[in-house]
Amino acid sequence: MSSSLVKILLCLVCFTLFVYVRSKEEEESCELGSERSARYLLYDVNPGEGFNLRRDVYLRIANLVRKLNQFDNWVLVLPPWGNLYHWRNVPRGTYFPWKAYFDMPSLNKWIQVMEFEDYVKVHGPRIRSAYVLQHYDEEWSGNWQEKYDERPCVNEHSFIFREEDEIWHGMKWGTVLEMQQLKCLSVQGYASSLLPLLTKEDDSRSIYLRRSETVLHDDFGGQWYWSARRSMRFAASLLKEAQRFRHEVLNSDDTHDKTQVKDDWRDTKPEHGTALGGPYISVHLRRRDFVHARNSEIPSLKKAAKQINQILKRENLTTVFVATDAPAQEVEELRTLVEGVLVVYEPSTEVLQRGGDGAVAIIDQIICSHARYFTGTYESTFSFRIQEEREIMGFQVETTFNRLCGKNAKCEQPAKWKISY
Ligand SMILES: Nc1nc2c(ncn2[C@@H]2O[C@H](COP(=O)(O)OP(=O)(O)OP(=O)(O)O)[C@@H](O)[C@H]2O)c(=O)[nH]1
Ligand SMILES: *[C@@H]1O[C@H](CO)[C@@H](O)[C@H](O)[C@H]1NC(C)=O
Repeated sequence: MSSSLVKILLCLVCFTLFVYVRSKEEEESCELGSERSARYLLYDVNPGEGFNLRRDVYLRIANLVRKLNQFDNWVLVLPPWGNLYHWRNVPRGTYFPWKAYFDMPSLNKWIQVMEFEDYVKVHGPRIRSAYVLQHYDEEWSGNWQEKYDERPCVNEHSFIFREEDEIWHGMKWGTVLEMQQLKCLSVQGYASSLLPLLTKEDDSRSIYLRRSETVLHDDFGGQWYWSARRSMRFAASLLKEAQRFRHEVLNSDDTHDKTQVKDDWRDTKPEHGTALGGPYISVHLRRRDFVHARNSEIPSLKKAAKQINQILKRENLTTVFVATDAPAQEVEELRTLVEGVLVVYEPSTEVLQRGGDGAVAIIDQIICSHARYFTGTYESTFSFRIQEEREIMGFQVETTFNRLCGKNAKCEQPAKWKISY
């Protein structure tokens, strides 16, 4: 053998060893959730629920995963976004991953998360055990206690058991899921009430909780709630688009508005009164189904305009940004009634393609949350999410927890869910 060939061979051996050692190191350094030890929690929410309640359910389940991590390494598999009742610009069957809306590295700073499509790439559409959560069908006994029991299914579910392979099959998120086991579980309690169930079955590497809105927050408004909520930062592309609009149309930027945030949300605790907001007021005006469903709490356009005009005057401002699901002619009617400049955000086709109605909703929410003063709609989860954004940025609570009044004489203002830990 020539000496140069020996050298080449030696080099090859060295290089292979090097690569091997490197990959070993990497394996150890990402032990948390490494292929070998990870367990996966999948979940979904009642298909009838909207975008912003689904975001709330994420917080409940994220903090369940946080607690599960005391026992094992759990990864939360994120349910794709699609088939939402209110989304008129997204065809049924089109799904968006979480990264279209949220900053994945930021979510991962609270718990380990993974897109459903990535789960399928590695494990296929296979899940070990599925539980359909439901409320108890039994007579209310009067005393509330935390509990869960396996029960016959109260509602119909779309999964079918196929004898030939003894596996449950069902369509979800545009994929045919295969589940080895499926049970219905009556639950009364918090997300963490399910801890015994999930830690007991340690041969189930993947567990799927359907109808997760059935369980309550462990710690609504507490430190864990707010940490999980703060980890839900928006995707950079949406922030950038909102920033462009604020700058070009509303003369608003983070330096002047005092709304700068640290790159890592864990580095600061929000402080009330530090944020000023841009030189405009913002309104979330929920219309459509709310006009009928909450008739006495939703103002007419005339009454809404009257309240907007009062706020503009009080705040010495002339511009109002309106986020709304109203049809265009209602916006035009409102425009004629407002004594000031009414601004709405009109998405480009590019934005709609990238994230559909969800992207527009988030951009509207970002713009609303940066205003000097905000007022929302009675019991709208869309408004609640804006209030939380403002809390996180450190606005004075008086500029945040407000809502428009309807014809009901008694007009209670929203509860002040403050960050107070
Ligand atoms: N872009 C935009 N979309 C809105 C606005 N208001 C409502 N929508 C749309 O309508 C949906 C409202 O449903 P949710 O997000 O669940 O909020 P909600 O107002 O509490 O409504 P419900 O879930 O029906 O109680 C949003 O997800 C949006 O798709 C708005 O101001 N701007
Ligand atoms: C608006 O202007 C008036 C008169 O200049 C002033 O008294 C008031 O404090 C201002 N209000 C706000 C919210 O800045």
